[in-house]
Amino acid sequence: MRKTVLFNEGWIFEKEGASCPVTLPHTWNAQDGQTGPAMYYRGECSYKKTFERPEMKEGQRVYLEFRGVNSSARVILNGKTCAVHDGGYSTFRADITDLLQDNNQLEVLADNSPNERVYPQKADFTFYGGIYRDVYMIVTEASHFDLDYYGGSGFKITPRLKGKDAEIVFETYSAGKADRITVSVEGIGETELSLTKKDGKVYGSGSLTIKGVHRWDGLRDPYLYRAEAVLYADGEEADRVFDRFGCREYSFDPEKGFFLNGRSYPLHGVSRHQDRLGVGNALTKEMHDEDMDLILSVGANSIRLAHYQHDQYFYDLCDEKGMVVWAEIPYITVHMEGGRENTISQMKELITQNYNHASVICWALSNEITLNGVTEDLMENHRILNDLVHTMDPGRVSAMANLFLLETDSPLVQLPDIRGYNLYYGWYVGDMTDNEVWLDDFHAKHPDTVIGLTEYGADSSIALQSPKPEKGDFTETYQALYHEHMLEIFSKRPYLWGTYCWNMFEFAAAGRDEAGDPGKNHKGLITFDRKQKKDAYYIYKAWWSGEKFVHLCGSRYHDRIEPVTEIKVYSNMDRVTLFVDGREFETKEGSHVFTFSVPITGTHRIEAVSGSCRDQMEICRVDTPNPAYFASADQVRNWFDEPEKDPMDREGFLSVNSTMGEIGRTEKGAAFLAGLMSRRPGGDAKVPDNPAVQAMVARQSLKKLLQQGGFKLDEKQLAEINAVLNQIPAEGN
Ligand code: ADA
Repeated sequence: MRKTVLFNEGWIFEKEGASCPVTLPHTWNAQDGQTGPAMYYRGECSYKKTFERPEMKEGQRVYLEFRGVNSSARVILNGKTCAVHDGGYSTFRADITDLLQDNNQLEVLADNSPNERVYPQKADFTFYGGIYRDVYMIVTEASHFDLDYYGGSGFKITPRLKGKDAEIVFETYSAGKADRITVSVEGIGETELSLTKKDGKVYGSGSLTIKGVHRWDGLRDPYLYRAEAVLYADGEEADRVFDRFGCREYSFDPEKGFFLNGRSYPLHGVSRHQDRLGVGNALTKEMHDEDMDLILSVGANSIRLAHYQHDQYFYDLCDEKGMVVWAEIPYITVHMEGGRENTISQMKELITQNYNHASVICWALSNEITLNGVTEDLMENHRILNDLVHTMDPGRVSAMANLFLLETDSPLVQLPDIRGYNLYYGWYVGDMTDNEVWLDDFHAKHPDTVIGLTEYGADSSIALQSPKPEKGDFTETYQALYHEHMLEIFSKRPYLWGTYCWNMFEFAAAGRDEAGDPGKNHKGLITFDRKQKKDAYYIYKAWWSGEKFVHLCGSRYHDRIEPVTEIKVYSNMDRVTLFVDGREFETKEGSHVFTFSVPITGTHRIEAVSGSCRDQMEICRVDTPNPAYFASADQVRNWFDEPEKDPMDREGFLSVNSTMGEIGRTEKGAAFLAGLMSRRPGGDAKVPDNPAVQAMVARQSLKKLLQQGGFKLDEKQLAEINAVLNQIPAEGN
C-alpha cells in the first residue's frame, strides 16, 4: 500500500557558499524580493538532505513529490540527476527508486536566474527562488496509480450533467499490473472500470450515474462528492487514491454575462497573488486560510488566481467555499521564441493537476502578452495552447487576459473562448470614465463576443490621504473613489461576464518604487501583511456582501486642514445616521455610499450608525497639512499644490502640464513628442488605432503620462523637457 510522508524537515540550504539549516517551505527572497528597487538574488541555490533508505518491500517504488520549486529544479540523488523541471508553480515528481542506497545524499538545485526559456521572465511581481511548497516522499507498490504524468494523481473525474441527474465518468492511469480497478462515490455506489493496456501502462474507464444530483452551486451551496479509486494486483489491494468533485454547468452569454447551473451569476471577482510580507511565497496553510477568509469577507464569488498555478491547498479551499476560479499559466508580458515548450508543459501540468477541481472554469493562455506586439510566433504559440486546452479538457473554456493596447480587432481577441481586458483608465492612463466608454464601445462593435474585465485598479498607501484625491496621488482616498466608480459602472453592464479587481492584496514587485514604500505593488484592497483593510475594501463589501456593516472612510486621515470636511460612509444598509461628538448630525438614505459635510473646529469624535451596526473615529482640525499624508512632491502632484502657480508653465507657450492633444496639435510639439516617445522604456509601443484610446491619451497631460508611463525622470530631466516646450508657442499664440 502507498505510504506518503512529509519530507520538509532537515534540509541544509546553501547560497553563494554560505549554508544554514532550514525547514521547508523556504525562499531565499523573503527579504530582498520585497524591498526593491529591482535587485534581488536571482541565481542557483542548493538544498541538501541526507536520509536512510525508507522501509520498503521488494518491487516497491519511491518517489519524491515537489509541490513547487521556483523556477527550475534539478534533483540529484547520490550524485546522479533523477529529475529536472522547468516551471516554478506546479507539482513534479522524481522516481528515485533505482538510485537509493542505505544512506542517501539528496541535493536539489533550485534556480531562479533570468533565462529565455522558462516563464515568467518579465512581469510585475517578484520571482521568489526556493523550494517554497511542501515536499513528500511516496512509497508505492510496483502497481500504482500513475505518478509520472505531469504531476497528476492518475485519477480523472468528469461529471456530465443530464437534467436532474449526472453521469460521472472516471478514468485512471496506472503503472504495473492491474487485475481490477474499482471506483466508489461516497453515498452513491461503486463501479468496476474496464481496463486496457498501452505502452506498459493500464488505462481504466467507467462511469456511475447519480440520480437527483446535488449540484455544486458556488457560494450558495458548494456541494462536493468524494470518490475513491482502488487498484488490485495479484488478487490484493495495491493502491488507493481519492479526490472530490462537484457537479455544475456554466455558460457565458455576450449580452447577459455568466450563468451557473442555468441561473445568472455575475462573477464578482478579485485577483490573488500568493505572497505576503516577510514570508514571500513560502506559505503555511493558515496563511492560505486567512486569504480565503478575507476574500469571503468582502463578498467576492470568484477569484483570478494570478499569474500562475497556486498551491493545491488553495484550489481545494476554492472548491469547498464555492469560489469560481480563473486559472492561468505565467505566459506573461513578453513572448519568448524559446519559451514555447515551457508554455506547453506548464499548461499540461496546470490542467492535469487541477482537472478535478469544481471551482475552476477556465484555463487562461496568457496575460498581457502583447506588450512588444503580435508576431506570428506568438500567434502560433497561442493557437497551440488553445488547441491543447480543448483537447485536454473539452468541458472547460480557454481564456486570455489582454493588454489594454491590444487592438480589439486583433485575431488574438477571438482566439480563446472567453476573454478579459486589463484596463487601467483612471490610473495609468485616461480618466475613470474612459472605462465605460471603452467597454460599451467594445460591446457595441463585438456584440457576439463575451467580454469581462480581468484587471483594473489603482495603487494606494494607507499612509497617504487627501481631501482632494486625484489620479496618481497614491492616496487611500483616490483608490476608494476609483473603485466606487468601477462598481457603479459594473452594476449597469450585465453583459460583463466577470470583473476582477487588481488586487485583493498588496504584493511584492521588486522593480517598483512608489508611495514611499519600494518593492511593492500597492493596488491591494488589503495591505501586504493582511492586517489593514483599506477604505476601498469596504466599498466592495457594501456592494457584494450580505453581512451588515457601516464603515467610516478616512479613519487614517486624522489631521484635516479644511474647515468643512467630507465624511463618507460605506454600508450595505439603506440608512445611515452620523453622530458628531455624541450629537446626532444627520441621517441619510441611499445605497453603498453616504456622504456628509461636517464643519470641524478641533478634535471630534465621529460615529456612523445603522441599526445595530456602528463605526467610529476621531478627526482633528489643524492649521498646516500633515506632511505624512502625501508622497514626495517630485513623484506626485499633491492636492495642496495650486496648479496655476506651477513655475513650469509659461503664458502662451507649451509646458509639461500641457495635454498630449495641445502639444501634438502644434508642428514643433508633435515632432518633439515623437522623439520623446521613442525613448520610452519597453519599446516603441504605439497608441493603437482606436479613437476612444486616442481621445483619452490626448486629454492626458504630458507630465502625468511621463510619470505613469514607465519613464524614470528626475526633476532636472523634467525641467529640461519643460524648457524645450516653453519655447514652443501654444496653438493660437
Ligand atoms: C499589469 C499586469 C499585472 C499588474 C498590473 C499593475 O496589468 O497584468 O501583473 O501588476 O499590471 O498593477 O500594473
